[in-house]
Amino acid sequence: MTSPVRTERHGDVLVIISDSPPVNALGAAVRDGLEAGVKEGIADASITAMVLRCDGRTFFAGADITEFGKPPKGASLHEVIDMIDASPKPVVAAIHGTALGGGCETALACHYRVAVPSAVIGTPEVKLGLLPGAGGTQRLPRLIGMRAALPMLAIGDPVPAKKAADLGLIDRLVGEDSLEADAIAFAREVAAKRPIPRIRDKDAKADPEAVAEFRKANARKFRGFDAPEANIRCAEAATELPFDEGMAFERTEFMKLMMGVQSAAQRHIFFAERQAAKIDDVPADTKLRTVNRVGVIGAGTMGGGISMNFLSAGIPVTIVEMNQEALDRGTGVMRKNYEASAAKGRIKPDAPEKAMGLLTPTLDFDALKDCDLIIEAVYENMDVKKEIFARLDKIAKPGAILASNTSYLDVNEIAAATSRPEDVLGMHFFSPANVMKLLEVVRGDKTAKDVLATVMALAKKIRKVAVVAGVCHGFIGNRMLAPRQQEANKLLMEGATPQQIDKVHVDFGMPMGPFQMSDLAGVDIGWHRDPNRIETIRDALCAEGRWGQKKQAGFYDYDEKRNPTPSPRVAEIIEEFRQKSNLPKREITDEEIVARTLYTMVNEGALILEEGKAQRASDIDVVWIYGYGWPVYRGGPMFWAQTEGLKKVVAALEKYGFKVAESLKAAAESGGQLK
Ligand code: TC6
Repeated sequence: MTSPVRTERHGDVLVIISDSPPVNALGAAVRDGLEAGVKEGIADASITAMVLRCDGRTFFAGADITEFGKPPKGASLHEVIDMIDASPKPVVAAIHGTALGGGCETALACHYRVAVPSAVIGTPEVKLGLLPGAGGTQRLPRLIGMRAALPMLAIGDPVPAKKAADLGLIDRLVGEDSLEADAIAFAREVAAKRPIPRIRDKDAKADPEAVAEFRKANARKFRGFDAPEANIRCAEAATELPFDEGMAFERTEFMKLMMGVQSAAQRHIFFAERQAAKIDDVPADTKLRTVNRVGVIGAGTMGGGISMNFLSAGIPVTIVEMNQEALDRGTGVMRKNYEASAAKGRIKPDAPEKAMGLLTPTLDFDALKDCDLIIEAVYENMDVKKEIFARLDKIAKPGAILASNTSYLDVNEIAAATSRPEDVLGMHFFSPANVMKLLEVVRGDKTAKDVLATVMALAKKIRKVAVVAGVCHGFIGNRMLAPRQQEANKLLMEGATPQQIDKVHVDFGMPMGPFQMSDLAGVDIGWHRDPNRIETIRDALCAEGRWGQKKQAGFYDYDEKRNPTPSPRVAEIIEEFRQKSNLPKREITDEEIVARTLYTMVNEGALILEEGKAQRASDIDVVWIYGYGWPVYRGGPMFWAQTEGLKKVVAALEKYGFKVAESLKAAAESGGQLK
């Protein structure tokens, strides 16, 4: 097999080039090739310096994650890095694209780094539940100081080349189109300089104040995760220990993380997210439809949020409302959201004007005839949706994609209101639609493959994580939410309190529990609005105006700052209901809450898979991570069930009287996986 790494001589400079698509991950063949290249440069007396660069779209994007957990092959990354570091001739890293993880560490082992302005450099291992275990935690604090190293290591967001240059991480920014030539010129400039600068020879200054501030500022973000703290400890070790001892410490911490469940979960989600973009029976080279203009029907919270996704990606939007007041209100909210983001520095100061400049607000439904994709975002009512789709059928141009943002309704029935069901599908955005990453793409029975492929590609463009769902009530996410909510309500009647149930969920790692979520979203959502018809605890709350945070009263009482406290009135209401139902009050254990509100979700997930409403178990995990804040370190409900042990899950479901999905039972019995 030919090596993905080749060398080219440019006079006295040897250029070592990796060409390993798609992202030049540092797999065994690349590492072996690098080792051979550096050896060649060292051995050849006519060579005075080396340049290390990559072909294709990026510098090394990291270690090859697919190799993790498998027996080691070829030269280890440590060996390659040590060899570069110890080279008696300077090595210059020439960076473009994304120098990430092991790629960044390889660059740090080089003696100099040059980069094109569009490059980014970083150590995102923490997002995989890991730390940069090839010397990254020891070299970064030595090179750029604790204050700058901590966020790179423990948060993992990469820095753009210009900032990296300001930090001293990059020695020189070079021409966007002349990376190799500029790197060779740079290598000649430094070829004779001695001593060769090695980061390992520098001292890292301790900065306890910076560490304490950093820990405090990010305590919430890091809650439940093991890897951020391990990264911080290693960075501290860099300031306390000689380089080689720091490396040994880093190795121990790395191995602990690597063997743990959290990293396995986070790596699972990395691949699950990418896998979700693939549709089993839709070829990757399917010709896409052109989408130059998007239409959105409804300028409410959802319609506005949906529009913002496209505007931010530079795609013009025509937004239609029924009356001027609603249209003005909707566009006003969008503008305010953009301006707030600009004020916080999240987007460029001119971004709001640019985005809003791409928006055409109108009351004229017929204006949608120019749109290539039209998304309906009105309230959940089948008759209204059917009427809208019948109208769209008359005016939309041939080949336009017609999408509904419904969160529950039957997309086939909606499609049947048109003469072109092959052009219809669901695009279920999650609120706030401009923020939440998940997009459920609902595939109708007749949805054309190129329509699906186009929407999946578009989702990536607007930075969503898209998952394909089949038509069923609530699709993947909301369908699984239903048993959780139902059981949570029953548990209240049997003796649990809202705060006990919520606490179990928050301790588990969810951003909030079912009742906190209900209060935030509005207890009155979907309520029948008849204060005299009181059939459930929720009806009773709604009848008393306890509609949630917006009324400072829901399942909890709230002060002006929306701080919750347990509500004596809610306790009374629950007690009244319990007595009316003749249910004995009993102690509810946390274990029972987990089984009845979380294992039941897993059971529903298994049914979804059996019915073919999700393509694969990992798609369900992606839905819950990106749509509902399921803790990524638990890898999504289906992955988590495996780590719990399917036998345990099935036994608990049976203990509490649930009908267990056949596929779940079978997987538990055979020791297999949910697929
Ligand atoms: C590390 O370095 C640890 C070091 C310590 C050692 C002791 N390995 O994301 P895309 C695949 S940990 C293997 O769609 P983009 C990916 O699965 C690593 N495969 O592209 C996909 O495959 P598919 C630290 C990888 O342009 C294809 O490449 N590094 C790896 O949207 C394209 O990926 C990171 O965490 C990998 N490292 O984004 C960086 N990376 O086509 C991880 C990607 O079969 N990577 N693939 O589905 C990224 O963040 C992004 O891939 C990107 C490119 C920004 C590099």
